[in-house]
Amino acid sequence: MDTEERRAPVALKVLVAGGFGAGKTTMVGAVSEIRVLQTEEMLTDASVGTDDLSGVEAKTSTTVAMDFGRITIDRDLVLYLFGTPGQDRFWFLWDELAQGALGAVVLADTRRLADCFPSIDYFETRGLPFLVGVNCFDSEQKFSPAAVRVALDLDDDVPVVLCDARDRASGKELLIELVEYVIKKNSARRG
Ligand SMILES: Nc1nc2c(ncn2[C@@H]2O[C@H](COP(=O)(O)OP(=O)(O)OP(=O)(O)O)[C@@H](O)[C@H]2O)c(=O)[nH]1
Ligand SMILES: [Mg+2]
Repeated sequence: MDTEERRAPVALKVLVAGGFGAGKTTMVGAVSEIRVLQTEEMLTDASVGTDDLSGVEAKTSTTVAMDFGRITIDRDLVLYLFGTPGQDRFWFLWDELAQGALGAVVLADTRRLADCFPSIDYFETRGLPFLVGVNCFDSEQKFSPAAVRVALDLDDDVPVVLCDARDRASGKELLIELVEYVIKKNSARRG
């Protein structure tokens, strides 16, 4: 076995964040090559008035701790994915989940765009690089990436990418774009 074959891939941690029902669990499940660890609980009548299901009426469960999955990007790079819980009452878990993360994908549902503000705020405040994936929910997206950038008041360099959270190739593309963005950002910082 030569050195080339023995080299272990770099493993990095990436968060998949965004508002309630934006498609985080769906995306981690679509791209992961291992059986995803999910912490889903049923949405019951008790959530009426707390959880806004408009647009995702078919949703029957919600993430209460995290989703965990893994994707091999190439033989040098493996990403460990941590999907965050979408509801405000689980904020206390975020610091734990964000520790040591390379960056984040923030999924946005343009029918409820404001729901991803808290995620964006969180990453901006902590200086953790992120990109915005506009989840297309059957082409129902109401805004172009340019309009989303304006609406979310994003810095010019933050990538905004259309995606389909159910599609493995689309999710992988988002993750590759995020890694490239972080590399570019870091090398710009180093000068
Ligand atoms: N049509 C369509 N439905 C989608 C898409 N992505 C997710 N869904 C559906 O939208 C609902 C919400 O998806 P989840 O993946 O549970 O969302 P989440 O962001 O993990 O939700 P929380 O953990 O509760 O915040 C589910 O019923 C999905 O089947 C999409 O791209 N198109
Ligand atoms: Mg979820």
